[in-house]
Amino acid sequence: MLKPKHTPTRELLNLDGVWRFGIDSRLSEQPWTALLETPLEAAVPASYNDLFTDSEIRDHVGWVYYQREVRVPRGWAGERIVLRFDAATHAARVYVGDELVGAHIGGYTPFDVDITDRVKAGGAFRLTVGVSGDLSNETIPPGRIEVGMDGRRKQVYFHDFYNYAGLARSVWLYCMPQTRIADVTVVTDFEGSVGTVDYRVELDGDAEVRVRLADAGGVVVAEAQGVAGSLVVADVTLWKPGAAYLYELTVEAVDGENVIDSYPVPVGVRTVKVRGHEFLINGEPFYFTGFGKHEDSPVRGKGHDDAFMVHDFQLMDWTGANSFRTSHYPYAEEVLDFADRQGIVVIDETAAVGLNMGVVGGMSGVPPFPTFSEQYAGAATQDAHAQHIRELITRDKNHPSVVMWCIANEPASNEDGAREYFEPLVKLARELDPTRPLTYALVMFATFQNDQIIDLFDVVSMNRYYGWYIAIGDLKTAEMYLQGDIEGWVERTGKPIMMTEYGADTQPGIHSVWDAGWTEEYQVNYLAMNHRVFDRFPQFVGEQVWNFADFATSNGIHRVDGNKKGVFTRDRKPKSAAFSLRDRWRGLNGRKPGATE
Ligand code: BDP
Repeated sequence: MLKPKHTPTRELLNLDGVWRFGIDSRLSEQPWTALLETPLEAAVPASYNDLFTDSEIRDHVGWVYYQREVRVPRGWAGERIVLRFDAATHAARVYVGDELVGAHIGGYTPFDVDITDRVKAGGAFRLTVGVSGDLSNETIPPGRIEVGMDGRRKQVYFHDFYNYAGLARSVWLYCMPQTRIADVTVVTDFEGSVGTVDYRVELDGDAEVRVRLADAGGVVVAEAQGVAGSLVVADVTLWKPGAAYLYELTVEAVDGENVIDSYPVPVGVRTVKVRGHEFLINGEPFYFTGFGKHEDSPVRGKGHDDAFMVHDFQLMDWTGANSFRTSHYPYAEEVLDFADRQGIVVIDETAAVGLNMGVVGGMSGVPPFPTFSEQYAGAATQDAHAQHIRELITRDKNHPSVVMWCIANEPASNEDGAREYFEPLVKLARELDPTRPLTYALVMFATFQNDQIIDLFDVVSMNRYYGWYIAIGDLKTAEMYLQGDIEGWVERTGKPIMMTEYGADTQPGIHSVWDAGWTEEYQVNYLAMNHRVFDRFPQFVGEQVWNFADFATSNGIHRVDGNKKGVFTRDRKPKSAAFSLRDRWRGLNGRKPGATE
C-alpha cells in the first residue's frame, strides 16, 4: 500500500488536530449518526489514554469515538478520494455521515477507505472513527478480556508495555487519479561498480508505465518502460549503514505523452545476505549495535512525534548505535523514511508479542495451558498474524534501512504446536519478500535444547537477562550462564547470532560500590559482562540493548513507574550506561564491537 504523497497527480490534506472524543459507555447507541455529545476533545496523533485525568478513560475497554468535520477541496472533482489512517490501534470503524464506509483490524499498519462515491469536491462531511484497543485471540498482539467482581471488563495481555490505543498516527484525505499506480516493488543488487534496480508496478486501470531513476542530485541515470524491468546504474553509490545514499525512482502511468499518475519511491541500492554465521550488508560483515526501542513518550503514549524521532536518532548516533529493532510492532512510516535517510539499519518487527503462555508461569516458564491451542493462539490468531505480516511487508518492502523481518517477539518456540503455527507464516513471509532474512526474538525459556523452530529462520536473535531476572547481583554466575547458552546455539545452528535484548532496570540517581540491582553502576557492569561474553564469539553479529529509553507499562509489582531498563530516561536524559555504551560503540575504549582485526 503506497504511502500518500504530494505528486504532480496526487494531493494530500492532513486531518491531524483536535477531534471531538468520547467513550462508548458515555455516548448514545450509534454515536456516529450525530455530533458526538461530549465535552471531551482528543489530540490526533496521540494515544488517548494519557490525555485525560480520568482513569476510566485511560483503561477503557471497548470502543472510543473520534469525530471532526472534513471539507473536500474544490479542485478534486473527478478524482478518486480516499481516507487514509496511518494507524488505528487496534481496530477501527470509519463512518462518513451516518454510514459505515470501512473497517480495519491491526493497530500498527495503515489502511485506506475509498469514499469517492460518498463525498463531493467542495462539500463537507462528518467523519467519525470508532477505535477499539481491545485485544483477543483474534488480534495481534493477542489478549483476553476478563470481567471483574464489580462487572467491569478488564483487558489482560501478555506483554509489559502499556496497551496504548487510539489514533496514534496521522490521518489524511487524499486524491488520486481514477487510473493509478497501485503498488511499486523495488529490489536492488550490484556487481562491482554497477548497480541494478529491478522494479515491478501494479496498476489500477489501463495505462502504459514508464520509470526513471535520478541520483541524489536529480540527474536521471536510468530509464525504462513497462510494468516490470531492470534498471542499470553505472558507477552506483551504495546505500550503506552510516552513509545513506538515496536515488529516486519516479514511476509514471502514461497515455502517450499525457501523465495520468506519478509516484516517487526513494531507492537505496544495497544487498542483504546471510552467509554461514555472517550477516552481510553489501557483501560485508555487519555488526549491529543499538537498541530495542518503543514508540513511547509522556502524554502522547504511542503517538508519533517528529521531534522525539529526530532527537532519538541523534541520541542513537551519539551512543554509536547503527541500528534498532522496531520492538514490538511496526513503527510509523515516518520513522522508516528517516532511517533510510539517516543510514540507520532496522530490524522490522511484527506486533506478534505475547504468543507465550510460559510468561504466565513466571520464571518457571511452565504454561497453564498450551500456547498454540484454541484456548489461546489458535487458528484465528494465526490468520490475524498472517494478515499482519502481509500488511507489514507490503508497507515496508522498499525501505533500504529494513534488513530483516522479525516475525514475533518471544513466542513459545519451545512448546508443541510452535512449528505448525510458524511454518506457514515463514513460508508466507518468504513468498512476500524473498530478499530479506527472517528472525524471531527468542525467549529465555526457549533454549538450544528445546526450541522447535530455529531451523526455519536465518538468524538467532536472543533475548537474555542473565544478571537480572536470573542471578541478579551475581554477574559471575550470570556470565557462566550466558557463555553456556551462546555456546549451545553456536553448536546447534551455525547461524549468525545476535542479542536482541539484554538489560537491567535502573533508577537514575541510585548508586552503589557493590553489584546492586537498580543502580546506575550495576547497569554499566551488567552490560560490560554481556559484552565480554559476546566478544568471545566470532558467530556474534550484534547487540541491541533493552531498551533505548524507559517506557510505560501496565501495573505490575516488578515495575516502578514503568520499565526502567532504558539507557535513557523516558524524557531522554542519559543514565551512566549511555556513556559506557558510547565508549564501546564508538570504539573510544579501544576495539569497536564486531571488529575483525
Ligand atoms: C522481555 C520482553 C520485553 C520486556 C522485557 C523486560 O521482550 O518486551 O520489556 O522482557 O522484562 O521478555 O524488561
